[in-house]
Amino acid sequence: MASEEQKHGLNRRQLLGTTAVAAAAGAAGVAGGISLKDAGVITSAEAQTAPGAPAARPAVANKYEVKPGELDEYYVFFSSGQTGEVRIVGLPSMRELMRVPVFNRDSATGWGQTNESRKILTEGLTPESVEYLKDKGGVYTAGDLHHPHLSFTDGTYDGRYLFVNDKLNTRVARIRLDVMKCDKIIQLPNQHTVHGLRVQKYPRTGYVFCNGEDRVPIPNDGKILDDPKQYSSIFTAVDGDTMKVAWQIRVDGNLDNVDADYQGKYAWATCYNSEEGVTLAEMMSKEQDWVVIFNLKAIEDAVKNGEAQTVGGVPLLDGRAGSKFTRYIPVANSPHGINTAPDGIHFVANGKLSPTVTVFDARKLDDLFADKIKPRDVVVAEPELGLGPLHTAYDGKGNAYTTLFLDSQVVKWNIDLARRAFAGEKVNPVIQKLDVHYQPGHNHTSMGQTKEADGKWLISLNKFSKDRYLNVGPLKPENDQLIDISGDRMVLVHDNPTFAEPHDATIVHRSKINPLHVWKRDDPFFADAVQQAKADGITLETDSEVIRDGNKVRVYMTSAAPAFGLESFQVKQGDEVTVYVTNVDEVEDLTHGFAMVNYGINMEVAPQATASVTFKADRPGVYWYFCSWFCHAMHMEMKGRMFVEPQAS
Ligand code: CUK
Ligand code: CUA
Repeated sequence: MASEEQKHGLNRRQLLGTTAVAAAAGAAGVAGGISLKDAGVITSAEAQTAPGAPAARPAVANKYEVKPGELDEYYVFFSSGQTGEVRIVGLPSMRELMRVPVFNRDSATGWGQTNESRKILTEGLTPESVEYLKDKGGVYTAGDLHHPHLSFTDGTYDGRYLFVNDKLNTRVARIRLDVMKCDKIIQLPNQHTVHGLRVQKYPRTGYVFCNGEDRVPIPNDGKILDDPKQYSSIFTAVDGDTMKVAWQIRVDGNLDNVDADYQGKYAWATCYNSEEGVTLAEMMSKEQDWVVIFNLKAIEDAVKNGEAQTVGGVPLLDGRAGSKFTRYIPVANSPHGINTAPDGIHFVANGKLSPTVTVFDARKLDDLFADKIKPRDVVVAEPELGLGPLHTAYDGKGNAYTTLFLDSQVVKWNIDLARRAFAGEKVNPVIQKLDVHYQPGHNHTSMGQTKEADGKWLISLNKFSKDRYLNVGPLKPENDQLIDISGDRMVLVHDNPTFAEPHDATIVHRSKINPLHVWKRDDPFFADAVQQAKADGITLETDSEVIRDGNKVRVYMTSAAPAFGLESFQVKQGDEVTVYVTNVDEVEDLTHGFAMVNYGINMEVAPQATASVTFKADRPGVYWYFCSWFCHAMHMEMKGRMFVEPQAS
């Protein structure tokens, strides 16, 4: 559209107007089809230090400074890769606010140790994994959490849930945003790894789409081994409300990343290894791979009509090439990220090995499935952006921001200009390239994965930090950089070191999320404890008592700063002891802990919560238990003794 070009032309002139050279270069850059940086006329660094820029800098600085006591405007939900947790960060301050343990074990909260967390960690495992883990402590202690995505209603965040994947053990987890705790984890049968994870945006979530990256035999029971032709990768739709598998579909190639439309009709995934090789050389041998489009209605109808096989307890369809459920659109070899634009029309596959991104028009997909057009007819642009495009984010104003892993840059480009260039017009869609430090993977814009993209902030999640921080030894942090995109040009405003290894982040306006200040006593998180107490005639909020039930001992105690309801309790060596602690303090932020010396036990009990832990009292003697979360001036004195009476020998 002409207005779009006018806008960009005008903006560029306004911005660079203070230097005649740069202004001329800007005009030439657009007309000649060469980006400013490619032409060597201006670098991103120069753009920031160009005359005129210094005057603008204090305003930028103030914009991202969050003064002591001030609140951030956005929540950012960071994944943490192989750490296995979710981190909540405030934006623009980039202060880390909270960590939510999910696939990891956590010393501070007792995640992986408390009965409440162990139930969540075990109840959704496949029977084969339960068997595998039975003499290994019963829970996985590691995970690889890549993609955090919030639940949607009508194209934007609804504040209910955050969904995340575990690439390591093929799990999907849900975090309740009212308490910021994980409440469900399921392991997907048949599938081998979950890599890409994204949710249904419309009408609501709905489905959580999970890409199976690696190909294995189905079932993977050892009958087939080194026969890759018989392997498959699986695409799974999980029902986000019930956290059960809705359906699975077998595809060709390895699935990488996934996204969904704004109409509730299609999901799309990048797919590499169309060769179906098992070595690097085999996987890279072809020039082309695919984007796979999933037709949700066709799949749902087939499941309803009983066309699916039941494998591993879930409905499984065949979506390999030629099926009515899928279409395979050829793109350059090994695409990586796939990102739906907030305009509800475009989606982009990022080339990785190719310097291009491929832009698709979702309005053409009905025709594609009706076989009225060819797969490549859905492609409406394929701009060349630079080396190693991995992920793309959007500002809601028609611009896209793509990370260039190899070039260590973020490139801002315009979708409409890219379409016009693809149609043969002599325009350059590239608006600006900004150096980032270094090797960016994902990037994310404020509200940019919703129809409410606001075009204010961009985070570039860089894999390497090298010289950006004090040296901490051979293992370095990552570097997540905050970039102001509210103006015509991107401006880097902050470096934020992070520990291994946020792949992805979701930036959510704070108005979308409304967590509780203290727990509600009827919360399902500790419903089992409430039920057990009731059976034992105990009122958790008032009673501190020991109940013996054969060699099982249930110890109930309240905690109110600075004392536990029991100053001591006695058990016998060999008893199975469950300690239930109920924090009866109603004061916001007054968290207690329960820790047992030399028994390796520690858990957190936030205000109005109950937490419980079960252990075998197999060491005789006196063991102090203490409060591990600093709660009161007399916090150090908040303790008691467990007496373990030796077994008569
Ligand atoms: S992936 Cu890590 S940089 Cu797992 Cu989302 Cu692209
Ligand atoms: Cu209670 Cu510290």
